Amino acid sequence: MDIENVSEKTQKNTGPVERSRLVPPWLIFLSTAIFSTLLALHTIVGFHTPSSSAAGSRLCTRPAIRREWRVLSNEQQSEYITAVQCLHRLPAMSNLQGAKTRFDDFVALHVVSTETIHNVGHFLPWHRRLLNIYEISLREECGFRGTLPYWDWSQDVGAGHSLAESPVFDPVYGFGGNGADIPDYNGIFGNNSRKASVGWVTPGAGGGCVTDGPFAEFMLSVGPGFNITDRCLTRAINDNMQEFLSPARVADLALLMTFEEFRIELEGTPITPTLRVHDGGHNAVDGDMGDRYSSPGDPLFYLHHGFLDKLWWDWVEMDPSSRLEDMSGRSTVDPPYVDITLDFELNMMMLAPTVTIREVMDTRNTPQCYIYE
Ligand SMILES: [Cu+2]
Repeated sequence: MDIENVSEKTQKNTGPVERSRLVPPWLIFLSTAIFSTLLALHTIVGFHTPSSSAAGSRLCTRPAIRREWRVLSNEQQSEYITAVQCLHRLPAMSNLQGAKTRFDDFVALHVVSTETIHNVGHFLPWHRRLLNIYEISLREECGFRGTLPYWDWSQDVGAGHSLAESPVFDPVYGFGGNGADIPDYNGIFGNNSRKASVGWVTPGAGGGCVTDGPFAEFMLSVGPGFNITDRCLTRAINDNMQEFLSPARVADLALLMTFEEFRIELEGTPITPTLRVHDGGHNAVDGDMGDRYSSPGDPLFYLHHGFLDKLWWDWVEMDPSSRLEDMSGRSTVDPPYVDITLDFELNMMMLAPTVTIREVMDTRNTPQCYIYE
């Protein structure tokens, strides 16, 4: 409907002087009524169109490329780690409980959101948004010039070495290695941070403070679980998790045909009976990474979730015309829940503006603006 042409014709054909002489009053009334109705419709349609087609997000001309940790140069690896340390020196900007540093802000956001962002349809979109705002903070607040790297643990499993030998655990150009060994370590701190459903997991050695690398002196304030405790970063690298992180597991995910199957197979317990790549990866590093709430306290969280985001991206890339719109799952773990759609809003509290799932579906769009390699 071309409103502008209608109004133009109306003005041309019925000038004020001529109109009163040539056109009967009932026709003036009728045409005025029709015009007002069209104008109102135009306003309504104009108001609704942008929000129903991803308001504010547009295609980037040159999306950045996110890469796997081991293909980065040592210089790029150091630059990333330096930026994370910078975020950890800056004061918190949120008023979330326990957050002292900018790094803590993101841990605290995850803690308070945990019950509403896991085992639900928006699990992957919410974490995509979290990674993106963390990446933006590294760039804008710490001068980072690269992109968020990811950790493809299936390469380590495929290589047949212990996970501890992965380049991500390098003491110089990685995130440091395992935690100090605590005999009879049985999961993180024995508090509310562990679900009984993963109680069968046999822990690896370690469990204490990370002793080498750039995060050996790293102090955490938020966690474990809902606790607010000043403490060191802990790990208990667990090779028993390798079976969940194999190249075959990654290949199996790619065969799934619907987002519903894909998201469940990727996320794992307690929806699935045993672990999958998401919870398998968390438990493979364990210590803080094994904490359902405060796992972003380990900077490796962002590399693990970066790979999960890539797996979703790869899956969408296989059939973008339908999969860029494929979204499903429940909004909450317990009833009453609604079905998640593209209009569902991803709440980052005071850390970043709320966006809809639609706005994060295509990573080539702003505010994401990245692809994977
Ligand atoms: Cu999470």
